[in-house]
Amino acid sequence: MTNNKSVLAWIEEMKTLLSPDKIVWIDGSEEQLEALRAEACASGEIIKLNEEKLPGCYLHRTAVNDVARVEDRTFICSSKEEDAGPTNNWKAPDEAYKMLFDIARDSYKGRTMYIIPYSMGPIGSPLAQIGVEVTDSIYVCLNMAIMTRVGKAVIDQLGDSTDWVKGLHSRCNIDAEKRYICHFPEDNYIISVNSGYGGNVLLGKKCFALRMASYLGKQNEWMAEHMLILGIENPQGEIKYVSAAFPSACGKTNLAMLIPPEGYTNKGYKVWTVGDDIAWMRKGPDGRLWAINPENGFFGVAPGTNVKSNPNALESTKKGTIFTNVVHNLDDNTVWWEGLDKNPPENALNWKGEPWNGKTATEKGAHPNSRFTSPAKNCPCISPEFDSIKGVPISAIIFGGRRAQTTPLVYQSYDWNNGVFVGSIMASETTAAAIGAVGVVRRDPMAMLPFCGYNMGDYFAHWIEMGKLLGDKAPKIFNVNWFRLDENGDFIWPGFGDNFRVLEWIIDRCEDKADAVESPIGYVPDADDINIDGLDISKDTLRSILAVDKETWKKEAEGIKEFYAGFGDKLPKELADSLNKLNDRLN
Ligand code: GTP
Ligand code: SPV
Ligand code: MN
Repeated sequence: MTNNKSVLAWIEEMKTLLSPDKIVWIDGSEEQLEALRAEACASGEIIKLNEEKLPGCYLHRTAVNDVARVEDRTFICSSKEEDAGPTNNWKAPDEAYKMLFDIARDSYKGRTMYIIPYSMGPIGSPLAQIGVEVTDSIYVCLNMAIMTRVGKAVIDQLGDSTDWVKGLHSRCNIDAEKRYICHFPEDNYIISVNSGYGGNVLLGKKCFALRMASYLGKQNEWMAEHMLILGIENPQGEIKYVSAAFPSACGKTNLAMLIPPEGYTNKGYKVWTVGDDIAWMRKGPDGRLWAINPENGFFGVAPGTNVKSNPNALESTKKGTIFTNVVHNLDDNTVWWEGLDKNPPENALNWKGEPWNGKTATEKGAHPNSRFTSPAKNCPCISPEFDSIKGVPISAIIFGGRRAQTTPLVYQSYDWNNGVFVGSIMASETTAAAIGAVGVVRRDPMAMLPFCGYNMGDYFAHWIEMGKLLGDKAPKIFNVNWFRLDENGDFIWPGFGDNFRVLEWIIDRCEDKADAVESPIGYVPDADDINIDGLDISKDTLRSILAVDKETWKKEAEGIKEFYAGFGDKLPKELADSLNKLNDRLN
């Protein structure tokens, strides 16, 4: 497959360590993938679904103790603890390597070692990066073949370069007590043991494209962010691109694929999806910030996806898709999840594979973090720029979280540095995307808390530096919150496609075409500045979710101060200044 000495030497090491029975290089060919699917069907690892209704689609169930990312078992193994910073778990590299190699030793006995060369980003893009993952899981191979560009073309692109990221994955015994997801940013090395769940084992995704890449970006003036990328086309055919960072299960896939309300589509507005989870961004030759989506597919949250909330995502799952931990409808060999429709199957298996009747069940059938893995090409609104090697220019960066109170529907930062402040103070209710309590508000700066590969104080400083580098060509920075609740616990803002109304204000602000009022936290639209034509929401209600309550924000500012204290002298002065100014405006 390759003559690359650095790759071959590492594969030899892996062979000696893991003792596989057999070795298979993933070449990216359809014949090989089809043979792997057949093998995994025969062993029960995946189940072939109804070929008429869901061509090329499969169902997989993970172990019941292995259904989400494990943040408390995720480590940044930098040589100095300080370089992991106060928000990451840290292990000393020597100790971590020893522990992980001891766990993984001989774990491929009786199994096959699959070697997956993959590219994050279009092959040959100056923004793309290459990795090689070894795994003992066909499920991982099949998912990586959807989520990334894999195979011969990638290894040919690498040539004899040593610039690639090593990824060792071993399922071992799926022992939760010995599950570790470890990153060695200084060695370009990722090791994941005892898991078979997406974010823990598709090493190109969170491990490489965010944790490793954020570290690489810091050194080379680029940014790796937990952001969707979308293009907004106006009736004149002009397209403006924005990127948006929301924490896991807080609406990136939904926003990335939204269909504008009828009044807008009739006029000719349209949204194009470039990415739904990760953005790599670099200053382009014209001085603007350009972004690519390093992924090649969507690993999306299934529950809540339906023909009304996200028809484009649903359509993307209709062929060539792997479903993980959803309901298996035995009547027609299809899948179902909560929020798909009001017609749950009666003759079905739940995500654990137990008999389940949707009409009488008291427990959910699909796991709240059940997922679909779909090729990006399936998406009806995939951007024509999806494969562009230079990416797309970003006009606005949007931060957002899940906040029942406090944060208004939308506001704009005063300037770049204040925008970095806005991103750094993000807080959101936790979701099922990671193991742990759900619904607890926690600080999640730039939606990167679980994904920053180095000291978050240095990461803030990198954002400040990027602002200096971009100067007056820097994107404008905004914050949104679709999740304000009323006294009955219902969402006040309709969300989904109607979020386009907020995007319109954002784009208009970038072009100096929309008004705003100054508030202590930034520029907020007046209720007249957001178009609510055709919506079942009153001006007063809109006003209530645009309001910035000083007393609430004074408490918020105290929380920020406490959070910032954790960064010690790593906290950039610009952010401390922003907090002081916020306090001045509040008092
Ligand atoms: P990850 O893949 O984990 O990074 O998640 P994500 O950020 O892509 O989140 P996704 O778009 O999959 O949405 C997660 C959940 O939020 C789903 O249950 C959606 O139905 C819900 N959601 C998304 N957008 C909105 C919105 O505008 N309003 C409300 N109320 N819910 C939303
Ligand atoms: C997330 O949790 O943000 C995801 C899913 O996108 S995972 O790949 O598991 O990280
Ligand atoms: Mn995500």
